[in-house]
Parts: sequence; C-alpha cells; structure tokens
Amino acid sequence: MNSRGPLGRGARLLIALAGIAALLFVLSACDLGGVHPIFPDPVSANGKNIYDTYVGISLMAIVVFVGVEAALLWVVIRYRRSAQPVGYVPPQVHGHTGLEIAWTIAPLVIVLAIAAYSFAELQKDFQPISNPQMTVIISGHQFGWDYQYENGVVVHQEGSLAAPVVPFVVPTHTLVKLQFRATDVIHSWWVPAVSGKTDAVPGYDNFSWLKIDQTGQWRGECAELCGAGHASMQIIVQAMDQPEFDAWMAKQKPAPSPSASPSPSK
Ligand SMILES: [Cu+2]
Repeated sequence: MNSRGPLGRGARLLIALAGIAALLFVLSACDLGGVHPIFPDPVSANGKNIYDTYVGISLMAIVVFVGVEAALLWVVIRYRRSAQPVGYVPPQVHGHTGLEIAWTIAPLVIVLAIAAYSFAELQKDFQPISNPQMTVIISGHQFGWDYQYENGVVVHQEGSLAAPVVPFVVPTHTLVKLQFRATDVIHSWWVPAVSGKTDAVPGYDNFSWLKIDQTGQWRGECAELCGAGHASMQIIVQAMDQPEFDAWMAKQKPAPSPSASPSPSK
C-alpha cells in the first residue's frame, strides 16, 4: 500500500538524488581553494598530534557506536513481537541498581579517558616552548595577519580566495615559536596541516610552534568570525630550505618602514 504522503516513490527518489548531487557539488566547490574540506596531511608535529588525537578518539567512538547498534539490533530481532507468545511481557529491569551503576560509570570512564588523552596531546601543541630556534610574532587585525621576525622584518598577509596571498615563510628543519596577538578583535590562526586553531587575542599572548621538514605551501584561514572582511584573512605557510629562506629574507630587508607595528592604537 502506497500511503506515504502526497509524493510518489519516483518523486522522493528524484529529491534524494538532487540532494546528493547538491552535496557533491558543494564538496567539490570546497576544493577550488582554501582549506581542504577533509583531512590535511600533517607536516608539523603539531598537526600530526591533532590528527592522531582525532583518529584515536574516532576509534573509541566507533567501538561504542558499533557496540550500541549491535545490542540494539540484537534486542529488536531477538525480542520482536512476532517471535513471542501473545501477551508476552519481557523481563523488567527498571530500577536495577547494578545496571544503573554500570551504565553511569562506563560512559563516565570513557569520557574522562578521552578528556585526559586530548588534554595531554593538545597541551604539547599550544605552549610557549623554551628552546626555539626562531620566534615569530603573529598579529591578527581586521583584516589580515602580520608576521614579525626577530630581525624586525614584518610580512603583511591579506588576500581572499580570489586574490594571491603573500606567504608566511619559514625555514625547514627549524623549530619556530609562534606568539599570537591581535590589535582589534579576536582572530584565530588556523593552518590544519601545521597546527590547530590558535586564538589571537588583544592584550593576551597565545603560543604555538611549528617545525616543518619538507618544502611546500599549506593553506589556512582565520577561524574566528571577526567582521566583514573575515574571508580575506587567508593564510599561506611556505617552508623553504635554509639557503632559499636566507635569500628570501635578504629581499625583505629593504623595507625597514618607520613603524614596524602598523597600529600602535592605544
Ligand atoms: Cu579574523
């Protein structure tokens, strides 16, 4: 009997297909630029830690999901009404102290384990390391990023997906301490392959670090809605071998503009 509302089976199938097509279109559009929608290939130990944490938690979640679904299916099939005598009432476990304690303790242990595991991992990624080979102060503003190197060189980075983005350049095989600031509102520096989202907060310094052992470019973006130009806070991190980096840095030198910081707004 076809009594499932006014839409016929064909119409429902068409709507479902249109939905899938729209989803595929949206997903493919994500790949036209900007951050990759699925998983990055981590290139810094930070990104690797976060990736591993994600996979570790997902494995736990999958075990729980499969266990719960299997138990559910088993009960549904084993105790289905048609397989029971007429008037059958299943065993009543309401108020069973042992069960109540078990299904309170078990999720608590799992959630606490995930919390401790995540905290231990993420703790490593967002701290002011004490042995950097280089320090860069990353300052967010409406709308762009400034990268200040130890020698005073400042790289200004802004650009949308349509416009070219000036890369933030680091040397390979170098432990770089990142110090985050903001001059107006809160921004969030996020390059998935390199590090997790790190908030850039006015009046307060946050820290992370990176160490990239291969040359290349990786994209990121501001991950904190910060105003009308939020979308133009695209990020590119570029790693160069030391000689190329030195040559690049030498070209930056001739711009010792009078004020290194663009807005000493106080
Ligand atoms: Cu921003």
